Amino acid sequence: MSKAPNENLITYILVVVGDGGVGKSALTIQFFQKLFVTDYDPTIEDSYIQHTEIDGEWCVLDVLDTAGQEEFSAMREQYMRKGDGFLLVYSVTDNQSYENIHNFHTQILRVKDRDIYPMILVANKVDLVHLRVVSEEQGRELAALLKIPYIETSAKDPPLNVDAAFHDVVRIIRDQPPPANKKRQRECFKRDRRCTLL
Ligand SMILES: Nc1nc2c(ncn2[C@@H]2O[C@H](COP(=O)(O)OP(=O)(O)O)[C@@H](O)[C@H]2O)c(=O)[nH]1
Ligand SMILES: [Mg+2]
Repeated sequence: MSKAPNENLITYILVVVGDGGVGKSALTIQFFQKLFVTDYDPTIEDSYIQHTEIDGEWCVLDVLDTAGQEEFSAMREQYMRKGDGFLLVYSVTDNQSYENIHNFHTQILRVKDRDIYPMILVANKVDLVHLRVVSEEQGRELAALLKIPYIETSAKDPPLNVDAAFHDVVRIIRDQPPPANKKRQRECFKRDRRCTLL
């Protein structure tokens, strides 16, 4: 049996990024409020908090739905620094939003100073079959190139894979090597510089 929510839960900060209009707010609001919004103000950036159980473990999800287009703003760097995991969202009806995923990915890794970081590639609006211009194959290719998982979603009712997209990021964060390993590597580094290759 899983534990009931309590005050000592781990909090995961998840950040939803991607071009304007791809459905970041629709996905976030579908996840938190179980409804599909069609006219959410594109300039609103907000965060939402929820206690939730993922794979039998309770946690707190703190999700930031980003907005705004200033590519390399200090604001963007600040939220990237805070995020424990990221949803990189594009719309399958908008090729430019697919192309722009590289920029978000690169910037997150640069801000985190890491080669790899918990992220998932989210191909949204797959319900719009007739307007689709980015194929599943192209999506999977990009995900393989970035070495991150790929998921197809629809924020429209009935939602497709919305919970899964958020939960999968938490799973990726949980699957990271424990911080103790990092510490051991640092200690090893101090003793013997060759250990940096670990
Ligand atoms: N058909 C369909 N429309 C969507 C989907 N996700 C978002 N939209 C619509 O696309 C528009 C932009 O969505 P929004 O969430 O505001 O995009 P954001 O700028 O990335 O936050 C809105 O009219 C949404 O209703 C989806 O999965 N399917
Ligand atoms: Mg929005």
